[in-house]
Amino acid sequence: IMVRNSLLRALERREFVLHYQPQLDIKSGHIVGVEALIRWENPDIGIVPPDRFIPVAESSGLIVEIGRRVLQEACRQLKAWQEEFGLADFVMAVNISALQFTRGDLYEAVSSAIRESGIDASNLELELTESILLKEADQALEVMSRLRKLGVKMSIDDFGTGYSSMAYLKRLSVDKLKIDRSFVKDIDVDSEDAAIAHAVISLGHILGLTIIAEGVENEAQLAFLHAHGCDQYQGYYYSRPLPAAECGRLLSKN
Ligand code: G
Ligand code: G
Ligand code: MN
Ligand code: NA
Repeated sequence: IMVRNSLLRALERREFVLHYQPQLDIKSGHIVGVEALIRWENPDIGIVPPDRFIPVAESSGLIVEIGRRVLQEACRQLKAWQEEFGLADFVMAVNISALQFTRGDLYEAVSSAIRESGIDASNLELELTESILLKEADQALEVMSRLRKLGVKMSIDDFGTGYSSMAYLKRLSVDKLKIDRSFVKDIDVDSEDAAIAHAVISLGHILGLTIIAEGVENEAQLAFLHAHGCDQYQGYYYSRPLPAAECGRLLSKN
């Protein structure tokens, strides 16, 4: 069933929804942002996770239109939460595929989502993977610098699993590194994972970047990250990705 036509129909029927996973400041424990994560609410088979349809969306080119809708919806939701709860410094993080750079007009998609929702560009963060930087370096750099001028923030997702060199970090002017959850999993028991996480935190801080750890599932992992100066975390320990209404309840208590 994972063919282009079923994704096209899902788009038309508005079956793609966003869940939101809180991101917390480690020192204060406050929610400082959320990551938007797409789900397909299929009326026949239930909730389909992104791993099962993003690859088809990419190979069929539909990711460009899906990504455009994700940006629109994430910005619209952020605006609604800001009207309800304030959240002036809050970050809405959105995952971006390489094809949105190459086949779509990412600058136009981002700037119109910002304009139509009325949010401030500085409250939107794009999560890029290292593969985008490897494969589409020149094109990505050009689009990124235009988006930076607009005030949009950038992070590197799954940091450490790809190929980003120090030269990229220097040229890109990103704001944040996301330590991949594969390094976080055994951070408190595996000395190599601990060393890698420690090195990413030090490197990032020397470059003036914010460091967030993904996939934090327990107190021991969080304690290690806190002790080593990591700035933020997200993971099941605090919350799974949640539907908008449930995430809104957490924000109201924050
Ligand atoms: O939500 P979950 O952990 O199952 O996400 C699995 C993968 O799908 C992650 O790597 C995530 O980056 C990717 N993903 C989730 N939402 C989006 C989206 O809106 N756009 C793109 N391109 N990838 C997404
Ligand atoms: O690649 P990306 O970082 O965008 O993927 C985020 C994915 O990680 C989402 O699919 C989300 O559901 C998943 N995730 C979030 N928190 C945790 C966690 O604490 N443990 C695990 N195993 N997965 C997590
Ligand atoms: Mn991500
Ligand atoms: Na990740």
